Amino acid sequence: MRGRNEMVEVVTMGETMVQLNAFTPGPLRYVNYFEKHAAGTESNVAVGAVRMGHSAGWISRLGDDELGRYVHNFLRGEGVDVSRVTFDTEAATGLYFVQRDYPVPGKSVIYYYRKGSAASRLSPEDIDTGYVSSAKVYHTTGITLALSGSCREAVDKAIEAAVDGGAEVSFDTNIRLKLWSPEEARRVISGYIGSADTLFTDTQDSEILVGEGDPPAAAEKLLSMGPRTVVVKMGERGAYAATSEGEKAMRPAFEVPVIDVIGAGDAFDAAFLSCRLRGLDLDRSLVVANAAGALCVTVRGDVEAIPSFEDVQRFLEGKEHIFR
Ligand code: KDG
Repeated sequence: MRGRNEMVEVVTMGETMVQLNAFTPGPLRYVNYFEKHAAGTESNVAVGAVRMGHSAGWISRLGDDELGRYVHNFLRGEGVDVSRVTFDTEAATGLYFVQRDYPVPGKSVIYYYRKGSAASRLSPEDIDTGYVSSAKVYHTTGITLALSGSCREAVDKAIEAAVDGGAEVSFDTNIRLKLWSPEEARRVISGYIGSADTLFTDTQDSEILVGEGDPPAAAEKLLSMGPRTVVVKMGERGAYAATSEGEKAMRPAFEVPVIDVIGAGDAFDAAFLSCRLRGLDLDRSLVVANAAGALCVTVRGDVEAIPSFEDVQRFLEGKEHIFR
């Protein structure tokens, strides 16, 4: 286990919940079997970073309960540094259910049980500034901003520490309309776009944030707000990226059998960040990130199929071979 004085390359902060993923399709009231997973956008990115060969830590609060122990053990088992995670005796670990293929076949509906959760009580006192400032990348998302005012203050403190230490700030807009209105999401997230070195978004979020769902146009508007790199994820259509230095790249997604799309965006973010840390160019970074996202959707659970860098190479060799 990592000691409190050890630092990591990638630091993330946010809520991880227990995901209960329906084993059979249809309305949840008729589902009798669920698969249990640990899932949360920021810890997914931490797991992805570890798989890609980096050291990564996740800052959060968990309930001092069985579900909290499960999440803690799971992430520690994946090699994520959990030394900055605390157990809150006054609030529970968040939980969510995934209803599958109903009412829209091929789509999942998420039901959250997370109001007042331990992670929603994250506050500036949870931030070890030395830990964040010594990282290479600090990553968080719009979900953490949506959880509470104290979560926002924690994000502010972490971003300040990252900037002071020269760590890159990575931010995924991740708007979840079950957590807040589009208006509030736009108002709050707009204040963070300028702090991001790398901004990840998707076409629905960019529509909400800058009124633009066309990836190149959205990226241009978002770049004008301050980030150095903007990546617009387009799901099954692939991804587009642009930098403030005028670089642009667009890559299609890979076709794979889709079992569960939740977490694909996080696998993508982790792989993209890893590629940039490795010094790969924008175009290759999109290829690798699209491959990571594609592999992630092939199994249930957010992180189980997030690939290592080597598995991405094997996947790409297989794909190139198949299409030749
Ligand atoms: O990106 C996947 C996450 O959205 C999912 O695991 C749940 O973190 C989650 C959230 O807060 O919605």
